Amino acid sequence: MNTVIGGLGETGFSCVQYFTAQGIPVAAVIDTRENPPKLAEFKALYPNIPVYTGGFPREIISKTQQLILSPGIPKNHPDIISALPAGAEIIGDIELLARNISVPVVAITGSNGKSTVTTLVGEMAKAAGIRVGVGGNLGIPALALLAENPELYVLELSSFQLETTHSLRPKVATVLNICADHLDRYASVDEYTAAKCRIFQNAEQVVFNRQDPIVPGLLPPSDARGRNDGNCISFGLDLPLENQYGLIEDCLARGNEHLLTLSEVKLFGRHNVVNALAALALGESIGLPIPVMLSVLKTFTGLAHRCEWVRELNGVPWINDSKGTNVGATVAALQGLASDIAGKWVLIAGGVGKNADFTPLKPLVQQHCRAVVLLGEAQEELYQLLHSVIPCLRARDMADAVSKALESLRIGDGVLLSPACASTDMFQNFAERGEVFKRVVESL
Ligand code: UMA
Ligand code: ADP
Repeated sequence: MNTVIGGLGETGFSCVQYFTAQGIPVAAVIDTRENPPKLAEFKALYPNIPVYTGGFPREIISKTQQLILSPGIPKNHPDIISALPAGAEIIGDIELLARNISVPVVAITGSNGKSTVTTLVGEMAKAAGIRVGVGGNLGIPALALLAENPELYVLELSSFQLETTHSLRPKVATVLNICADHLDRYASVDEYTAAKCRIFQNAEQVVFNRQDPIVPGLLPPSDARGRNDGNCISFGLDLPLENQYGLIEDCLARGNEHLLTLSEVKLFGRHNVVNALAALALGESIGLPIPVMLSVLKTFTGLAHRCEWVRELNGVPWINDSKGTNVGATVAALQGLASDIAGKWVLIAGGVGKNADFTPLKPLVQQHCRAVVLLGEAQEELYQLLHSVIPCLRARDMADAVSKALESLRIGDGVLLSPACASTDMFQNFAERGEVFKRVVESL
């Protein structure tokens, strides 16, 4: 088989490691970038595998029988479409993993909350004494988990990864929520949703957000009613029916059973209560004991860059939500944190807009914000949308954004970095953006 690996980032490199460990030859590795991130390491470790950068050579693609595509490359890339022979297979790293494992998989997708819920379920499984592999879109490529020989996989899956996955049979699968994202890659929200929805194919059990406007419509009609017939559990912030997860007043609950008061949940923000309920429903589906899961909720403080508490300075909380890379995430952060301060939030937003429609931000910033400080490529678009309802300040860089935020504050206010945009116009990734923000804020 002539196997070619497309992309030499984290995923492509993990695929090379996987094939060579199995003794399966790799015909070539190709990447459109001149200097992909893993190039030096690859050349040092695999000097005999041909690598082509700066484009997808036609002579390589035209001989390929199996193309292992990294998530960052669309299947319909013109150089692939025009040269790949008919009948050649295009798959991704998740498909390779699925073909090689027989232990249960918890599969998690959604527009927002994936990393938080994936990590939470992983921590819950660990606390229950299970040897668990936690990764995927979260950061550790799924194939790299094989070496740990897990008894259970908890995988965060992106729409990009799901596009090239066919054989996965999750023990339980969830779509946490859907809001428009990645419209620079998909022609429509429907196309993006269809990719996410693939996670339910062959899933033994389904966990879903009964309050999401889109997700219940993705399930078979009987499941969409939220009934739990043993293979479908819903979660939401409303009162739960029998065997569902929800809230009874200020208490996490399963049906009419009170589980934990909200004050005992360490995560910050209302949207994280939804994430906690989702994790409980997923954990139940794989048989984790409820007391063990609750003990994790009492200690898990969340991941960096997701509504992360940076510091309080003169009574002002500074929050780093750099992972708020789409409109839905920033909407959730503003709604979720609204009741946490007496005053209003000064929002720092902007970056790569990914063709998003920013209008859902307008009523929220009007209601919950003192001012908005704007950064990056989307600065002008956001300014035009928002300046009629809220003072908007343009910033050159993060240091300038922080100092403009400082000037806009009143007593009781807080500052929230939640960009609603990707970071790559000004930073390597969302993590670097968050670190730069934290450094500037720490130096105040
Ligand atoms: N790229 C090219 N040419 C190529 C290959 C890639 O231009 O030939 C570009 C892509 O367009 C992309 C970047 O390079 O902008 C990285 O692409 P990649 O597929 O090489 O990425 P990896 O390093 O393998 O990382 C991927 C995920 N990245 C993407 O889906 C873009 C990581 O998710 C994931 O953690 C990793 O695999 C391990 O599974 C990151 C991400 O941003 C965090 N994901 C998106 C999101 O969460 O919104 C989906
Ligand atoms: P993902 O991996 O899907 O990007 P994360 O857990 O990293 O999700 O959270 C990313 C951002 O999305 C957070 O910073 C927060 O602003 C927002 N968010 C987190 N959970 C939810 C949720 N359940 N619903 C809506 N937005 C959320």
